[in-house]
Amino acid sequence: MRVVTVCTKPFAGQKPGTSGLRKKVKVFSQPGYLENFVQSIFDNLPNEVKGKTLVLGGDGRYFNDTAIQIILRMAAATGFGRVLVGRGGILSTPAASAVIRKHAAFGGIILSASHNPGGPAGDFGIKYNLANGGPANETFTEAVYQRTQSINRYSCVEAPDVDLGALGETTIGITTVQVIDPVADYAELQETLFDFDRIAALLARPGFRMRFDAMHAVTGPYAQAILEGRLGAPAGTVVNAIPLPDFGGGHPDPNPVYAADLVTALADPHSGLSFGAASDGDGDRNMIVGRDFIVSPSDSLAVLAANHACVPAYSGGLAGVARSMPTSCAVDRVARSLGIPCFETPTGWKFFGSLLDAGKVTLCGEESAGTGSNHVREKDGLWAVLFWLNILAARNEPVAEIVREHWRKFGRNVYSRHDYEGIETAKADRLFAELRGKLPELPGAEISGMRVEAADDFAYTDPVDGSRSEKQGVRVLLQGGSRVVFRLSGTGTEGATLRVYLERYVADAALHDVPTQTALAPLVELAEKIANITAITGRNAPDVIS
Ligand code: G16
Repeated sequence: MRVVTVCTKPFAGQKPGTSGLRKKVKVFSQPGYLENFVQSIFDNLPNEVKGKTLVLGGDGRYFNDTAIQIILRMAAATGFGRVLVGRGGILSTPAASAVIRKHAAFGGIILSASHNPGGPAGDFGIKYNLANGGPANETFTEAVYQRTQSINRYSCVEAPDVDLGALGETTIGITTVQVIDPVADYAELQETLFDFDRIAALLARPGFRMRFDAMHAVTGPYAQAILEGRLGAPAGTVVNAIPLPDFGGGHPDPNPVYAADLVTALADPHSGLSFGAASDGDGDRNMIVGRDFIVSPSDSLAVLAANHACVPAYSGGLAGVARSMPTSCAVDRVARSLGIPCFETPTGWKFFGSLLDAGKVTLCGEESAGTGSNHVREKDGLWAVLFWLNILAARNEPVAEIVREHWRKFGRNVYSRHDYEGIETAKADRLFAELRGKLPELPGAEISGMRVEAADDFAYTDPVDGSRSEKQGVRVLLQGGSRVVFRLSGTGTEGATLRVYLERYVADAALHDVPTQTALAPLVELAEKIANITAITGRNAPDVIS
């Protein structure tokens, strides 16, 4: 088969964000655009890649199938020995990580814009994962970006599309393309971690009913195979189970706004539901809902850590835990009580990878609805659901009671995130420039009745490889363990999204039921005073409160 070299022009300013390159489909479908990025990845791989295995799959969103065929032809031109591709081009992000690790692949390409909407007018994304199964580190990402700025050709083989509908092998040039069951390796791995017999017994209890909302995204087939197949939950437990290229017109982000149907169902006493869960576009995020009770992602991480002994894979103890900086400090309290280290990293799963590889942590998580462990190197939505089911099976208490008891023991880190979306980039830049300028004068100041103890621009030195990441978000630490954090999203595709993270520590159990936004009102006032959000952005309320 002939290898063709196509001339192309470099593209400017396409810097990958928190999780790979995410852009509108119409940007990705410009001639040469996807190819430039893929070739820039391949150009940064060492020569030993020849003959090695690449894993390829995505969340099934619009353009997934076109992109897979392009990448297969380019992988063949690069000389990969084998490409493992999920049937139908499907692989959830955690499943891709599991497949890379199990098959000792050289790396993997994952096609997804995660929780962002899909369809012809929606978003698309691509990222490269390393042999450990985790997102490429900062150094690799930067090298790919630099290459995109000077690239002038890409290579592909001339070959017809590969049939991805059936399991089996074909060859393109010297490369074997193996279509694999996207669920099998992942499901097998989960079975080694959790007590499936105990969870199956819980799901068979007459008083227990769960619903898993796959949001017409990638986890549908995974949840059906595991929950309804291996664990025997009744058919129909998984709703919106069929992955659709536009997610059925929905926004596959498992939060109280976009998974409102699930929240409503769990709040309805006549629904008979005791446990609800959802996952996002590519299956790495999760939402956990009890009867009329939503578990915040930060609390979820803390509860999982505190109850690790319920789960066979973790019953021997945790090496340590990690959370991203804006995630609430609830898990820090658990770590202290367990006598294990707790790491605070910048936002982005890649930072957990090196801690996991070095055996420094076992569990990690983020406020953005991601939780995971050392079983893969991505956050894992269905894993978190199985972890909760395993805890419920072992403790035989409702979700809300487990969380409330956790608060009684550790105190409650009341938490919320306020998002201001689609701000003009220049205004966002000005807001941060002024905020950073104020940092030296904040410590010791009394604002909205609270004393500022410290304020900084979060910087992180990786304790394993010593790499340094600067400007990872502005932290304002207040008396009594409260905090306000300001950060710009790294995953949006339009303008800038300002995230304001608000956290207040409440030790007194009598105050644990004060509504979250009421408890955080003084912090909202303080955030406005410090950052001048309204004056600079023209917005007087956030677009999304979660
Ligand atoms: C990605 C990363 C996460 C990170 C999130 C932050 O999530 O994988 O580690 O927490 O972005 O998003 P933002 O920069 O918008 O706050 P995902 O699920 O989009 O891949």
